Amino acid sequence: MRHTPRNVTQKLIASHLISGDMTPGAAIGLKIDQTLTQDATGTMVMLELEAMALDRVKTEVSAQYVDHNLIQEDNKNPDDHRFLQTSAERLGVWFSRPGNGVSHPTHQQRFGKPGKTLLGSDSHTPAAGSLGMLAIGAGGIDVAMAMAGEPFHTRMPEVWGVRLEGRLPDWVSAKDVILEMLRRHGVSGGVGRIIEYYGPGLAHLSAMDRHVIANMGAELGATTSVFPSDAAVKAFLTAEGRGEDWHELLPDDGCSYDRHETIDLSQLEPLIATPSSPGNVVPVREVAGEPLSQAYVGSSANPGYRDFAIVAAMLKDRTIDDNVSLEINPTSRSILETLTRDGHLLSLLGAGARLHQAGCNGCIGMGQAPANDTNSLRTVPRNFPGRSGTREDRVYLCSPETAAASALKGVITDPRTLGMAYPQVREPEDPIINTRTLIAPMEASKARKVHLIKGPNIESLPDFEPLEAQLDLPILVKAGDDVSTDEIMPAGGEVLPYRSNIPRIAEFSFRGVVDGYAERARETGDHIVIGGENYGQGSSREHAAIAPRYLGMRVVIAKSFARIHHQNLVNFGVLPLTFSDGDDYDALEVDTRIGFDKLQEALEAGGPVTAQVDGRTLTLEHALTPRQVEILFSGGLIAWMRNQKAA
Ligand code: MIC
Repeated sequence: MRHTPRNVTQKLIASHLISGDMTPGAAIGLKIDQTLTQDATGTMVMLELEAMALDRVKTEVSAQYVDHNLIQEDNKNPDDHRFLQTSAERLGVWFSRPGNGVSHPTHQQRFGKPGKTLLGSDSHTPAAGSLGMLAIGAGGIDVAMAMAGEPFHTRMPEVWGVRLEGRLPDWVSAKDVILEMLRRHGVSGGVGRIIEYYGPGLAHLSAMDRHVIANMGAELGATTSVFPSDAAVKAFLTAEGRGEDWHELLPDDGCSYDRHETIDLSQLEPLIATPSSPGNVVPVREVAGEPLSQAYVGSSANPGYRDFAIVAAMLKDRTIDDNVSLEINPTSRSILETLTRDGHLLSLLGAGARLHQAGCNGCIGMGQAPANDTNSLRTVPRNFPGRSGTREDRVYLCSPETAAASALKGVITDPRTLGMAYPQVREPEDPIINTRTLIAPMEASKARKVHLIKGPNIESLPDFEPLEAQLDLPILVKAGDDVSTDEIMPAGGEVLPYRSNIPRIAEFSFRGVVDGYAERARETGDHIVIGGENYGQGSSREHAAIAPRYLGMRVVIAKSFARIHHQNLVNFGVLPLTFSDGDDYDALEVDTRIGFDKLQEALEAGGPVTAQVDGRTLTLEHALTPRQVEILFSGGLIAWMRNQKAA
């Protein structure tokens, strides 16, 4: 029998489909082969697994990375590192020690495998799509479930085929390709979609170039991005000493996509996202001449050897501007060692760059905050307000070429105007592979004897009551469009150390939206939050759902939701609803009360939900699956799991 030709995404989904069918919008369950957790979200995952009493992970590979909370100002972060290490030992999980590297490039180097699924408690997990994987970011508890062998539940996305043609000109690199997608489609253009890249232009993009593009597909709100597994993937895995893990995975001839797009790479120019959204993209030449105080190179959005080596080649025997601090943040120990071997580190240091340890660092505001009232140019994926650690920050997102040119000149500079020959830099064929700080899973009988070491800042997960069918609650917060989880639950050096302590981190909830939320929530009790379009975009941090829930948030009504945050709300028993008529948003104010009756029946029926506001009826919609409705009325996913087991 002849099969209908399939694209790569359909092949990946079909080979992992446990429930549902591949019609866009249908509820599906996917088998998960690998998981990735990082420290800032991983402590919750390990606490959740403790609450579920998991004995040993059921996946092919589960890896725990320590890459976010690296600054050890007091005991909190190092205590979390020890908790994570003992949890990894206990559960049979790989443990990547602090300083070994950022999860995404490290996972690609050590575990990435064409044809596999990966679920990660980090919204940039899709980076592994660069190797022909189906890699999805999710809230910690969804990842915990996958580690326990449960399928991942989501809705079948549309597949958006992006045909790449031509070849990038000098001074234009992979970052400019994804910035072009963001220029065209903005921060919610990918919601409900998987972006699949194909076409002749791929021949000139290495696996790490593809990582850059797939990583920042998260900024479009896409479920993930997928590349085929071809010669570039083979070359990457072979160089990493894992040639045997490669197999070809290409779209079938004649396959189709739900949506189409073409990018002629040869027509692209250096682009930059201006403050404070990855969607504010303009050509660099339009903002050239603006002064900067900081240029920042690194992060999972530009993690490859090439991304540092090109900066080094541009800076060799030159000096950075006196008013610019150039921050070099290597993304993995192996890449740092290879850059050292090849002399690039000397060029960077010689030019005046500051070298930091391998990790996420300033990308999530863990150090390297920029000076007030100054511009910071970064190769990182996000520039949401205040994310850098400086409240009134002005962060731009750009390629390593643009960051280096600007560091040399002291003003934002289109690298094409430097008058320099474009350095020819390639990914090395013989990178240094150092796995000494990547600890293999402990053997099961030994693992069972491991005791978890919990520092005094680590608090168990709070229990939440089920949603009630009748509610009458006031609105406590009214947020605008595109509010990110960075604004709902900030990152940064002050807040991140409380990621394993919900009561404490809850104090910072909604800090980027309103002042005094925690205090008012404690006075008010249960309440409602109103949001605009694309509510909860950005990071997968489930703290942005758990912490306000802890303070009484029971319902969020928005114009639309970002995928991961919508799911995180449900997982912790918060009801997400959308307006049938967007104009109703304008009529609702803080302190207005909204009443719901027979909520369970209405949600189970699947149609609109009506509510009472000041004697009139408000019509709302929901996109919940029957399983999600059950989760809400069980008090969240953990309680639902327990009930399932008991039944
Ligand atoms: C981010 O870019 O915001 C992060 C760091 O990758 C986060 C993780 C976190 O909040 O811990 C993410 O996207 O999930």
